[in-house]
Amino acid sequence: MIDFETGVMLPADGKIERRLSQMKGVFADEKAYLACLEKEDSLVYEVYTSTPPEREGDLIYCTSVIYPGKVGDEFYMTKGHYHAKRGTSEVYLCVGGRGMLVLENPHGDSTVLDMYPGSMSYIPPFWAHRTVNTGSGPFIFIGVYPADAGHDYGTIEACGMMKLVLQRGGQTVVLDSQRASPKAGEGLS
Ligand code: S6P
Ligand code: ZN
Repeated sequence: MIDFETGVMLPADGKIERRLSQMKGVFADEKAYLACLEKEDSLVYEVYTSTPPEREGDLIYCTSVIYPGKVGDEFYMTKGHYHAKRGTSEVYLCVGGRGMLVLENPHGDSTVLDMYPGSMSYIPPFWAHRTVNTGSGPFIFIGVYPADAGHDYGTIEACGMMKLVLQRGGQTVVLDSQRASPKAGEGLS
């Protein structure tokens, strides 16, 4: 059962909590990050997940709940990752709130998709992905992906993603980050 109001999945085999303190280096404005953290180690997002055996042919399904908030003018978001097994894809179905899906690949292509209740988003193989809460309430979506996909966080941790999603003058804006394109060979495997 998934509660569409809260994103809570019952039963869930696992629950991951990501607080600000676990997201060092993720937000572009390091000074704003440290100031937020000093105030409170806020909960940024949670993931409720099923954990079947990590074998080819099985699927993992999970719900992610990103809470509303900002670090400086950058919205709360997930860390972002490539799947360790690069040729695996994923689908997201949004059930609550408003957000954006930031996608990029090692060839330097990047795109941003709107997510809203009822929207289904496809993450093709070989694309890194991050979700951003651009709304005022919890942003909730269901994800389904191959159980043997695994996660590579290191590639995105090393230099961030190419697009930033910010609030400027009350508007949501998408800007190119300082990092114009991936370093040679990065993210390729
Ligand atoms: C897993 C899937 C999601 C994310 C979750 C948190 O492949 O894409 O369940 O794990 O939204 O994001 P992240 O980047 O911290 O794993
Ligand atoms: Zn994923």
